[in-house]
This record gives sequence, structure tokens and C-alpha cells, in this order.
Amino acid sequence: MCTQVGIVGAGPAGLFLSLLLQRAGIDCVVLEAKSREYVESRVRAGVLEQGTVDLMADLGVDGRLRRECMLDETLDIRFSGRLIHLDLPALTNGKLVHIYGQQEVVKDLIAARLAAGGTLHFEAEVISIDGLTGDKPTIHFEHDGKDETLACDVIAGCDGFHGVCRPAIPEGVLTVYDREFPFSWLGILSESAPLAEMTYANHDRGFALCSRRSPKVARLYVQCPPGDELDDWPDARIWDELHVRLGDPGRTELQEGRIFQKNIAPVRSFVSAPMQYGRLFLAGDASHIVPPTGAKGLTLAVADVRVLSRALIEFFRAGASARLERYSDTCLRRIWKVVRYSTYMTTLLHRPPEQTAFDRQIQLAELDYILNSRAAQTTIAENYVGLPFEED
Ligand code: RFL
Ligand code: PHB
Repeated sequence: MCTQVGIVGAGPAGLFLSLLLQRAGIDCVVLEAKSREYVESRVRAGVLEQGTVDLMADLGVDGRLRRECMLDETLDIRFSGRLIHLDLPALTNGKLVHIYGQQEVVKDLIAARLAAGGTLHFEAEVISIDGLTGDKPTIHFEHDGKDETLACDVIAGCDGFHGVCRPAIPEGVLTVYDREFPFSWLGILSESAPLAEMTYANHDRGFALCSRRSPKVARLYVQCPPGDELDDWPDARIWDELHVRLGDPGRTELQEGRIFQKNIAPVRSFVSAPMQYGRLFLAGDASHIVPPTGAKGLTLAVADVRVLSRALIEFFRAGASARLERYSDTCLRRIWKVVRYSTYMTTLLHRPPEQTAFDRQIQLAELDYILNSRAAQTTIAENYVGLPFEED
């Protein structure tokens, strides 16, 4: 088997890349370790920047999104009984965000890839990659109980944080920048009406967030200690914390409903650089992780593959590799700005376990400053709706 671009992973990064290359007539094969059912039901992100929505429109995969997404024009932050209300269009010349589950994006992209006759193998686990510094890198994978080999011109490592591509780069090549926060996020989906606005809360007991998936399905998160397991969080405890932290101690505002999904995820910032080693290019979570407080991981993965697809098209059409060589630098400029913003929001809104009385006062003063400063509000709003996509 051989192809021009071997794509490891059918998350947002791998799937968007496959559609961009397919449209340009570049042959690619997508290999995904999990089953189709598994990847289509993995609950993660919900906030899409305009750039991601525009790309879906451009690729002709926005039909269901247009019908089912929700437009979000506000971002609220509650703290100490007070409310910061960000009117996104007013602060950003008319911009807003779309709410549409990541697994819905993934379903739409898979359907488009298969409908166009593109190769996408599920339950095809990549075991190793080699020959990265030559001109025919190779992917070794298991599929239908057989060991297979795929010879490529280029490999796109879109296999997420725990994938095999980043670890295939020899030691000493990558510089890793890592910051693990001393807390995790417990997330639930509930059959109940969400609050009217996207609401983040900084409370003495810790962070909470009320987002949504539909007018009848709420997506809610609470900060929890890093070692906690789902058994530590029976439903009643989750609701108790949500009511208190979201500023609803009388339990009159936040509706409760049947909880039908629960997960705990660590909160970390991680960047490995460069994003290229020979003919291997990393994209999305395979190369970087941002704390979810900024709601930016998916859109960052999309930004990477937009840059990568353009560079690959130039490489295969004109034999020019200059853009490919700039790929890592081009992406990292955006990545670090997004890491900065996501780290800022995380530090602003969470209560670390050993927070000093001094640091708590600084945090509350920062929130109070934002409450009364249009400049500070604009800074948050313009990052939340998404920084402009800069062509290299
Ligand atoms: P993914 O989605 O992890 O996909 C990687 C794919 O690679 C497959 N794979 C392999 N396939 C073959 N062989 C192997 N050896 C393989 N190893 C792995 C995996 O099965 C998988 O299918 O990475 P990608 O494509 O880079 O996408 C990144 C996003 O998923 C991620 O950044 C976002 O979910 C982050 N995120 C959010 N991003 C946003 O833009 N907006 C949000 O509102 C938002 N909310 C969130 C989030 C992430 C969260 N968690 C769970 C960390 C909320 C949460 C709670
Ligand atoms: C979500 O809807 O899942 C969501 C919203 C905002 C975030 C993170 C996740 O910051």
C-alpha cells in the first residue's frame, strides 16, 4: 500500500486535513485506532470559532451545523456575587461563537470523507512509524488482525496527545514546554435546560462552568482535585457544587436533570516544538494541549491543518518545500498566543489548592478590574471569538 499523505488519527485534525487534501486532489489514507462508533460518541469540545465554521462551509460540510448549532453572543463570569457580562458582538465588531458538539463535527467530517470515496480505516491502530528522514516514510499498523504497511511521501501525525507519532521523534529533537495545573475538570451532560448565557464562575469553593449542547441539554463542569475519580462524585454532590459555585445557593436558577455522561479530564498546557521532523508533521493535540478554560483545542487543531494543507498542496503541485519548512514556526506563533490566553483564563477562574491569601486578593482584584474596564473585557472577548487567521 502507498499514498501521498498518511494521516494517523481521525479526530478533528486528521479529518479536516483529509478533506482539504482530498479537495486538492492529493491522495491520502486516514488510519484510526478506534471504531467509528467510538470516535463519533466521544464527548469533548463544544465551542467553535468563526474560522472553524467558515472552513466547514468552505468544505460543504456545514448543512447540519447550520440547522442544529446555537449562536452564542455572550460570555458571563460570576464572582463574589457579581457579574461580568461580555457582549461579544459589541466588543468584537459583530463576532460571536457557535456551540456545536465536537462529536457532531466529527460525524459530519467522517460522512463527507466516506461519501467522496476517501480511504478511512477504523480499528486500524498504528504501531510504529519509521524512515522519517528519508523520502518514503512508512506507517506500520494493525487492521482486521493483520499487520499492514503504508508507504507515504509525508506522514501527518494527528493522533492526539497519547498517540505514537510524537514519541517516534528521536530524543533531543523536541523541546517540551509543560505546565500541569493542580486540578482537573469533572464534566457532565444533563437532560436539563442550561443557564441562558455561557457562564463561568470563580467561587471560593472553586471553578464551575455552565455551557450547553441544545436548549434541553446542559454541559456543566466543576473543578475537582486532580486525583479524583467518578466514584467520588455521585450526582447529588455534583449538583450541590454546581448550585453553590454558580451562585444559585437557593437552587432556584439552575435546573437539574438526568446526568447521562460524566468524565474527568486533567487541566494542562503542553507544547512540543518543532512540529516537524523530516517528513513527519504533527498537528493538533499530538503537538500541543491547551487548558479547556479557553475552549480552544479544537480550533487550534483546525488552524494547524489549514497551514499544513496549504504547504502540502504547494509541495505536491510545485515541488516547493519552503512553506512546509515554515509550517512549525507559522503554527507556533498562533499556538503560543492561544496557550497564553487559555492559561490566563485558567489562572483567573480556578482556585488552586495552596492559593495564598495574597494571590486570592489579586485574583478578585483582577475580576473586579475586568468588571469595570472595557479594555479588559475586549481582550477576553477578542481571544474567545478567535484571533484572525494570519497567512504566512
Ligand atoms: P483527538 O481528537 O485526540 O484525535 C486523535 C485521534 O487519533 C487516534 N489515535 C490513533 N489512531 C491510530 N493509531 C494510533 N496509534 C492512534 N493513537 C491515537 C485517536 O483515537 C483519536 O481519534 O486530537 P485532534 O484531532 O488533534 O483534536 C483535538 C481536540 O480533540 C481537542 O483539542 C479538543 O477537544 C479540546 N477541547 C476544546 N476545544 C475547543 O476548541 N473548544 C472547546 O470548547 C473545547 N472543550 C476540550 C474541551 C477538551 C476537553 N477534554 C476532554 C480535554 C473540553 C474538554 C473537557
Ligand atoms: C463546552 O461546551 O464543552 C465548553 C465550553 C467552554 C469551555 C470549555 C468547554 O471553556
